[in-house]
Amino acid sequence: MQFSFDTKLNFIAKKVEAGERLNFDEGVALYRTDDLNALGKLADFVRRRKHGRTTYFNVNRHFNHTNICVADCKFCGFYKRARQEGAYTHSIEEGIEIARNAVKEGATELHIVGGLNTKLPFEYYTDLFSSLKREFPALHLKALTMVELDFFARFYKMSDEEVIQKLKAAGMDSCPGGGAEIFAEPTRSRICDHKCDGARWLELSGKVHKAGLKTNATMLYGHIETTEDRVDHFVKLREQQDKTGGFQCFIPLAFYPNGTALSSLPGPDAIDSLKTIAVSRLMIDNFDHIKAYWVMLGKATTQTALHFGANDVDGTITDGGELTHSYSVEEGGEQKMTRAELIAMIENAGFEAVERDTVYNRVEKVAA
Ligand code: V47
Repeated sequence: MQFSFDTKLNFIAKKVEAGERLNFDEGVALYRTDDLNALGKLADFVRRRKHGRTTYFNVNRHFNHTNICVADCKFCGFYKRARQEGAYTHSIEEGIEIARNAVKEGATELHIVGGLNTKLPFEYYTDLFSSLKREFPALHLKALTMVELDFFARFYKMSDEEVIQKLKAAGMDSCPGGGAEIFAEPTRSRICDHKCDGARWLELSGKVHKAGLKTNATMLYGHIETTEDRVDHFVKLREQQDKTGGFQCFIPLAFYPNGTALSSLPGPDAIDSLKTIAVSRLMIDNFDHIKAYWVMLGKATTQTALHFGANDVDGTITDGGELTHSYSVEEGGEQKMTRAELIAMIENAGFEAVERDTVYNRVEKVAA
């Protein structure tokens, strides 16, 4: 039976069915196809082979300890300079209060990221993590991107291993996937030239994996990058995963231009987002989980994305951090869904909702 009117897709479908790895050109061909339906079906085939109808979510909260940052990324609407109006740094006590409310509401994870702030000593982070662990030993601290770890090693003059070991000893349990943006040059330098490059981001991920911690990976798409840049990003992640195996989840992040230095760009549309979910599922064959991040995609596109290869929607976020607020597509910067709303979103799309912890163990709870 003819699978698609696109002959290239028919050839790729046979490889996918046989479990064979796709190459760079095939990734580009997947992006270039006009047969969105067939692309979705192919990604859904792989998703169902790995996960059936299971769709994961978690109960989490974001904590952005500081928005003061020296990186000047063109796509970011969150950061401030130290003396700029609206610049802030939360105290450790404030962090504990936020975590206390999160735990009360059933959160299993605190997602902690912030700006590259030259005013903070390294001990701020170790004190923050150890204080949080003392108060809430069961709360998983998914903290700090590879960009922050790179900044710490350079700014506080420590080896990568020392930075990772000290933070791990203080309570860092895993790392989120931010800061990957787009690895390919010259694109990366044009949107963020004051932070680590793609090779360094990948190298640090490998070092964190070797220290026994899991990490995630993201890709910021829908700004000035090319299709080839995106496929290059997938291939580089796949290569790193082959080496160190510590990536859990890939999260494509749809660029939200409002309030950024790139505000004249339109950002990606839903079709581009669905294609990106599907192509990532097909290209990054050694990542178990592909996340449709509902805060950025909106609820309707997230539900459709579950049919295009995604098997995770992220979490309740629950009044999330200021960073999430800066790019939320939901009305009024809405970034909160209750556990029951998340479950309904997943089930109404035809999938089985499973609450997970950060490292994908099932969490058994009576529905709220
Ligand atoms: O690194 C910044 C992106 C990232 C914008 O690991 C923007 O589970 C769109 O990494 N439009 C931080 N994106 C968020 C992140 C993340 C989120 C959810 C879950 C996980 C995970 C990780 O947000 C940054 C950057 O790539 N970002 N500004 C913007 N205007």
